[in-house]
Amino acid sequence: MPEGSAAKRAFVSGVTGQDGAYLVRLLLSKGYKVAGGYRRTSAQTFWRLRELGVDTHENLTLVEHDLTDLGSNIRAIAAFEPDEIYNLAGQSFVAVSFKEPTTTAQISALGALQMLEASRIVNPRIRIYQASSAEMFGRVQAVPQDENTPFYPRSPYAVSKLFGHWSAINYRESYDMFVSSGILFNHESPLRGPEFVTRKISQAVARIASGLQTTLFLGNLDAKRDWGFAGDFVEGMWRMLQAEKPDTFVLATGTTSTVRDFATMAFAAADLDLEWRGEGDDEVGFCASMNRPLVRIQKALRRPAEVDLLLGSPRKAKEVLGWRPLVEVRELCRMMVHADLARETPNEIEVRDGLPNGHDATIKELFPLH
Ligand code: NDP
Ligand code: GDR
Repeated sequence: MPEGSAAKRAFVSGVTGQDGAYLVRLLLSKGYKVAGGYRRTSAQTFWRLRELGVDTHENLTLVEHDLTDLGSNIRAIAAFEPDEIYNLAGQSFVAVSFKEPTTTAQISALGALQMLEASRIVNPRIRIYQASSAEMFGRVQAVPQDENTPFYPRSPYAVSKLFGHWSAINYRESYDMFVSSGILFNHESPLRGPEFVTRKISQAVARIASGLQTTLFLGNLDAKRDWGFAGDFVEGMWRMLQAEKPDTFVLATGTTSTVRDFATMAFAAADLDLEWRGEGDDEVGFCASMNRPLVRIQKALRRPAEVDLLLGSPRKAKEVLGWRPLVEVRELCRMMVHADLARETPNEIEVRDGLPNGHDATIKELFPLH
């Protein structure tokens, strides 16, 4: 920031989530004053912000905020007067959206609209980032997927995100507001929620390696995802709001792997061999060195409708924003497994290659800001 100029101000909704934590750290490192919105819950936790070492930063204010409450959106914006809003709040777990479709739509569809409307009422000059998703491509109509690929959502989550996405475009076009929508492919990290498959795998690998768990149960092993690192992706969000004009951008790595591939990489990162035997629901991930299966299929983990293949083209983001992902999937997987090993087996850290020494190594040390 040039000397003498006022610090930029950003409001980040969903600050307790994975992306919220990485984005807050990025914005603070750039000299921003940040307000982070969190929902009132009975067991409040800011563990992700704490792991990144920013929870008590002097330029971070935490404010109660619920995306589904128009008044709450208006008050958050009017009180903090942000230059930029990053709307990350959402019911983000696809599997749960089949069980709670209405709640998912209230938060991720109508909530997104309320944030746009609140900004229009309070200050239509605020720049807004809307967190859209590659899930909107669903039953994919082209490979790879880019900004021009038609959508075909396959879950209440994806339908809700599509409403938010089109609302963002509609506000951009109707009111000349600076609203950019990021169609982000899966991005993961050691701060990923344990319900998502990559973290479920990395956590299980660490627990199996340290004798705390015997088996990892998974659903569809054939699903393919374009997995990147969340730390890279929040940089892309920020760049979208620094661009000359608002637009829609895909952020992806341009590579895809199956869930099976990711599991194999994860066990290898903990020095455990895994070979796949059998077919269909009887398929197992067998570990020869332990002489037993470590991975089994659980039918209940399959979804009513699946997204089989996600593979994104980040070309536009590279050309227009100069954005590129730095961490490829094998390194991402290694990071996640090593972080979980550090959490589960603190005393073994010193003997494992690539891990920091000592129990108290933080995730921040493992993953410095790039
Ligand atoms: P997380 O699930 O980790 O975080 C979601 C955040 O939204 C949490 O802070 C959650 O709060 C908050 N939230 C949920 N409902 C409300 C509400 N009614 N009012 C206010 N806050 C609410 O998701 P990610 O950080 O991974 O993702 C951020 C956004 O990006 C989400 O909208 C997600 O759908 C989208 N996205 C994510 C991708 C990914 O691969 N990570 C890819 C594409 C899009 P609480 O902690 O209380 O639950
Ligand atoms: P996804 O992420 O649905 O792509 O949404 P998730 O990690 O939940 O699933 C990825 C794929 O793995 C398959 N799978 C399993 N998934 C989970 N969670 N648990 C299992 O045991 C399991 N076994 C197999 C799934 O069927 C799926 O095909 C994520 C979220 O972050 C969204 O918010 C975001 O919009 C999209 O990525 C892009």
